[in-house]
Amino acid sequence: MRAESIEELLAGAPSGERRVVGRLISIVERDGDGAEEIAEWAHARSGRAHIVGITGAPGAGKSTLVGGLLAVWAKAGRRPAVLAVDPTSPLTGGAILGDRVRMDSVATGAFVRSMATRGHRGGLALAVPGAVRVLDAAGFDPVVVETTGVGQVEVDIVGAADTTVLVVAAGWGDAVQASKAGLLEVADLFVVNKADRHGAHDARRDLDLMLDLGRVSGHEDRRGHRPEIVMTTSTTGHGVEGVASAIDEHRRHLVESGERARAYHRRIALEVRDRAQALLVTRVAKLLSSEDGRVALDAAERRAMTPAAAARAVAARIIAAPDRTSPEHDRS
Ligand SMILES: Nc1nc2c(ncn2[C@@H]2O[C@H](COP(=O)(O)OP(=O)(O)OP(=O)(O)O)[C@@H](O)[C@H]2O)c(=O)[nH]1
Ligand SMILES: [Mg+2]
Repeated sequence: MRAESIEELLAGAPSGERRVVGRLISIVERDGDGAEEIAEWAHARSGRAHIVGITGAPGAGKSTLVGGLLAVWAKAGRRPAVLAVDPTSPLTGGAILGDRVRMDSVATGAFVRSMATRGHRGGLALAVPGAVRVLDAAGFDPVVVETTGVGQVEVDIVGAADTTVLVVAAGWGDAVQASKAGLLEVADLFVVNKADRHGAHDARRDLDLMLDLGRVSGHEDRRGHRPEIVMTTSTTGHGVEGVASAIDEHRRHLVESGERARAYHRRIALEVRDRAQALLVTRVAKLLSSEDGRVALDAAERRAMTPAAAARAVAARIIAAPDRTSPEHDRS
């Protein structure tokens, strides 16, 4: 890490130089030396970028769509960045898809990076907001987060974006799956991709119906905004400009209605909660392997204490003790 100091990296970041920005994100991801300083720098400068979450079933065409969007934005003189979360699809291995977006990024000057779901201290839920903030602070806008809409963590991550785009592929019954995963509620914009295939109009009608049903039963989408549905054939680029305009349109709606501030509020609340929980989880694990923890465990084993009472004793130790076991203090 002695090649460049944190100060030098931070000084270079506003130019959006990919290598510098990539280094900063790596340090934040690893929570290594300097991570706190970078996080402070980024947080103070963030808030300008429009954060776009793109999700949908494996193979729906998210990466192809993102590649098309990069081209549209580059033409408009914008400087987009993409975080592709867990591109290692069990079906495809991910490498090919990652490469596709990377090729698009070279052509468009965008910053593209993939993040694996494993190996992050504190998990993906913490790694993604940290990386998004670095990109925002470095002047990238929009910042896209692509995830496969399969797990709750992924849904939470894209749901925390300013604009959440759900991609469904024509003819796969994707709309019904997405509905089950709770994705209809968090989406601000729907894309029916693979419109060149049979069933595209059925997919659109299914979505329309489900949105109507949601409205009838009182589940207006979370932002009081009827989501638009855009048809695309991402492989040819057909309809992709429509997606870009719908994203801009939603951004305007957010700003004008005051929802952008509320989305920010929600994001911060979610992140502080997740980080606080992660800190406590770490401290519980440490305490349980310490002498005090062993005493409590032993008492519960001997039936001198109920497990509940042992847990209360452990929690009380954590509350009473100075916080010397948090990641901030043992990073070394
Ligand atoms: N016919 C057709 N094929 C498409 C279209 N868009 C994408 N594809 C193809 O669908 C496959 C999957 O596309 P991706 O963009 O990698 O899908 P993804 O949603 O990013 O997939 P994961 O990241 O694995 O979840 C590729 O073979 C694409 O070429 C489209 O509009 N029409
Ligand atoms: Mg993909």
